[in-house]
Amino acid sequence: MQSKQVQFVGANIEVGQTHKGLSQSAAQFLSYLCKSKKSVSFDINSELSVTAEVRHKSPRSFRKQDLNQIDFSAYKKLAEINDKILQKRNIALNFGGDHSIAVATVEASLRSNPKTHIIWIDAHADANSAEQSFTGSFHGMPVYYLMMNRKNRPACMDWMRSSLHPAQITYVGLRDIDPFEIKLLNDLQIDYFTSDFIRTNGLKKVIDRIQFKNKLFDNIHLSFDIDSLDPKYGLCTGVPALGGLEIDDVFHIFETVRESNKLTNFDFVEVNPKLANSQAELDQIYGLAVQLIQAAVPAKSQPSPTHFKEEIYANLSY
Ligand SMILES: [Mn+2]
Repeated sequence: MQSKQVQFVGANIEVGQTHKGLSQSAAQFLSYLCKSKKSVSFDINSELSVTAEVRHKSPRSFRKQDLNQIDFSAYKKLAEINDKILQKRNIALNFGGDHSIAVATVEASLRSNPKTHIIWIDAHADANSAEQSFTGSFHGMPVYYLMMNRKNRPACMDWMRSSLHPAQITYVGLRDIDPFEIKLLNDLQIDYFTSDFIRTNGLKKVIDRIQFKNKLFDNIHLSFDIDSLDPKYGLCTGVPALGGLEIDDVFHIFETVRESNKLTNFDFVEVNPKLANSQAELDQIYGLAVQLIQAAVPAKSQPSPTHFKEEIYANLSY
């Protein structure tokens, strides 16, 4: 059986937070792959690589009324790009960008198949409302608006057709959670495993829960925020939080996802090249990204060097 193709998407959206640079991360990652002549065991089909970005002067800090001031066209476009990939039964690899891209990518997963397990690996729950958020950063809100009933959403999100059910989420690595989010997670009985829990109890309960839920769902959407990892790994990310996951923890979870053979969508977000102390530090994180991605996606039968055509760069603006 031919393995599914992984289709790379440059999800160059950084408007969900205040640091500049995230919209260049996908392009930087691709040039790292070129430069290092990495042999990757997943396909990146350049002709299908696309980019969605926000280039406007919107405020980067929002309240509810302000959400309607944002141009959501890039999110809508990103969702449509994901639709096409999922329709072909390939795997979308959405390389961020900030985590707000998930309003588009998870929406696409849900409208492709509502029976999708969302594994959200993150230091943060990203489940604030615009009213409750301390920072007003939209990248801290996608889960809240994904779960919201369609008719209650702000007008700017009227293109979103699906609602995420709390039971289809599994959070791993949480530690920097706001009181509003803790109450929401507990009230809605959302599965979450903090990094403290994993440090104390090991990973077995997490893997067991993920395997159990993987069986209940048809598809898996893996939404991975680099800040789930401990900052000792030099993460180049905007909102690091101490006491994070070990790399091995994430490998184990990703391998569990690969073994299920149900991965359809994959966000890899919040690596900001502008926050790297050196090129070597950035290359190290991109090297880790390659290994992590390979752990989660189906292996090709014969790994081959990836060749990048000119057009991949034509599609990605720096
Ligand atoms: Mn996040």
